[in-house]
Amino acid sequence: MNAAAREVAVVKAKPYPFFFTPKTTTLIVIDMQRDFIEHGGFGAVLGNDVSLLAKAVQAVKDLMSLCRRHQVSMIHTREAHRADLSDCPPAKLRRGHATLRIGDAGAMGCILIDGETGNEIVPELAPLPGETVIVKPGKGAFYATLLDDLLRGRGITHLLFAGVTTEVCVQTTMREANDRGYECLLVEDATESYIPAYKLAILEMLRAQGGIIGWTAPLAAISSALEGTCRRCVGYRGRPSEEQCRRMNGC
Ligand code: TIU
Repeated sequence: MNAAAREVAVVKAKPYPFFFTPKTTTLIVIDMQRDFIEHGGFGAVLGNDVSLLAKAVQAVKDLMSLCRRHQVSMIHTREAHRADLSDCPPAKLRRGHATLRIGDAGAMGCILIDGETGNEIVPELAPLPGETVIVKPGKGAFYATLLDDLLRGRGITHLLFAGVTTEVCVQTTMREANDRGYECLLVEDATESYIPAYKLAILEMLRAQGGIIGWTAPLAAISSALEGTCRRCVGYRGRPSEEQCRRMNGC
């Protein structure tokens, strides 16, 4: 671990600056799977225009490169069920398309099933060897997984979020993380929704009331914070006062 990984980065975020050290931060990339992003998968079967999610791919790719360059660790997730559906609650199975359900044969294999082509992470965002992939049966990545144990075992206190869809798996996971005590920031242009108005509403909702669930910031702000980490900010802890924010933003 080099010195840069221990320095504090300050992000110009909303509702106020977000401080993190690469060493204790993980980027969680949620469900960037063919099932949601490409035609013929679960998202399309539900009646969505999947092309709306495509614009997040480049931003997520850039964010992943940035994090890898700056020693911010990374965990990818996939929403998936076992082929026998033993981990799929009947309520989840019943919802959605009238005839084409989770587990049925679709254009990219059985829908939302682990190991099928449609369930893979899109090739542009393929995890590198050694990066963790969490396979999750729920919308939230903490439900019925070892994610919390894994993060605590690694000493992680801060999470950056990216992925799809903003109002379903991303929002659910960020709320779960917040309740578990993690400091959470959603990267605004590295997440997308099938319903653009929902994305905007979620961004507002998460950071309302003084950051009730967490922070949001564009990728450019994360990039400036990491590429321009200032030694004067090193060692700073906690929520800054207005005066401190002004000073740090001017660093
Ligand atoms: N339907 C929808 O918007 N999303 C999901 O079902 N899963 C995720 O968000 N990953």
